[in-house]
Amino acid sequence: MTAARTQVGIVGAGPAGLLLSHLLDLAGVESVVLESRSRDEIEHTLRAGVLEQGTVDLLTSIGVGERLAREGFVHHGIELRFAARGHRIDLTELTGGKAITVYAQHEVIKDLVAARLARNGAIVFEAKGVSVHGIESASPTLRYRQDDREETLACDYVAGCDGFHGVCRGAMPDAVRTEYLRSYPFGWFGILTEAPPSSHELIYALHERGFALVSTRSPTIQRMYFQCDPHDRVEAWTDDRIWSELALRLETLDGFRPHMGPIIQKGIIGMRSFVCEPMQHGRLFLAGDAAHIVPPTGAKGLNLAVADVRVLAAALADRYTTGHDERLRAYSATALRRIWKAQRFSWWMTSMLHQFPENNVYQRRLQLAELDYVTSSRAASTALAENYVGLPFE
Ligand code: FAS
Ligand code: PHB
Repeated sequence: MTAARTQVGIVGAGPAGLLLSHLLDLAGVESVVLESRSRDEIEHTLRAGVLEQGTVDLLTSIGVGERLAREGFVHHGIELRFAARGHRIDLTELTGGKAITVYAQHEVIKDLVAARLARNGAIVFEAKGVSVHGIESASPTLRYRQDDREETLACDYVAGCDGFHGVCRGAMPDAVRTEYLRSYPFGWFGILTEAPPSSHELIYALHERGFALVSTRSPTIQRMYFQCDPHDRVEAWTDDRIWSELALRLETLDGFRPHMGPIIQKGIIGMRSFVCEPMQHGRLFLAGDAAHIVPPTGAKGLNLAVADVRVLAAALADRYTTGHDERLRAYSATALRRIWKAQRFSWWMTSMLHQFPENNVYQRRLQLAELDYVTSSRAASTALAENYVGLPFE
């Protein structure tokens, strides 16, 4: 067994873990990232697609925004489509100049890994069987196996950035954790297709058959989703059946049809809203999906992870540079204020834009009234826009 030491041990090299490591490095704080998968795997895992204005500004300010500026697609509006009509929400006009950028999460991962390695950042890939010890002591440790060698990493603090299915949240005693959960009776069937864009902005559609979303990845690769049974099987959906369903759900009075092409990736994403409180215990701090999950309808997941580590990095830097730990002790409360507002928005967008099997005709009619109000009231569309582009950082 070999033992090493660092200031902050970070579990997980997703957006939360990698960005935290970079922000700490810029503040002169040492860290080591332990990632269970290979570099190739994490750089090719398909996930989120929308970056809030604040996320783009932060990545740019720390020197990780150059390819994002070149290859990302800045969008100034989105379309809400219902009753076979589209209604544009002018994000930029309603928020005094903000926008979103469509840039795949795995591209952000590639940029962050490159930035870490360029600064000799320590990322241990394929670190297996990570376990967390001594978080109630002043010297927690992380144990893991690499190449069949048992390793130990001693640290001052542990950042649990290992996602919803990681091990860090479970390292907090059950007695101190409160978990809030809402599951949804549907999932999203996601596809990647080789085709030109079907629209110049994202389309969020509610049809009587269910939700559909038109997004993009590049001029030749498009990302689309439609609401499905969470227990459905990918094999049950041929390309023809997928295109037929998307065409139905996206239909408009003027005959809209999505540009079709070979489908090169298919997958089903489960839907849940989840928060673990508090997000810290002893020397362990949770960030990102390790602490919370949102349904992707509001495009918040990745952006919340960024907001968490922005707060955590500043609090840890404060601790090391001034010796004061007030911000560190307040991390969970500070992060949770923004998290719960994003939980609300993601739940609201999901409730407004999906068919719920248990809804009666009155509730379905109420959904259409909600959409009619949001798209016809400046106050209501401003509320949607300011949440969608991202609320100001705390
Ligand atoms: P992540 O899950 O991204 O990263 C955790 C990292 O920790 C992973 O690299 C994992 O390999 C590693 N890890 C896990 N357990 C470990 C262990 N025991 N030891 C060491 N390493 C470990 N959000 C959106 O906004 N829009 C979307 O369309 C969208 N689609 C999604 C689709 C899927 C299938 C999933 C699962 C999530 C999706 N999300 C979406 C949410 C997603 O983008 C997350 O919010 C985002 O990845 C959160 O980043 P992290 O907190 O870093 O967690
Ligand atoms: C995506 O492009 O993957 C995407 C866009 C918007 C969402 C969710 C996912 O709300």
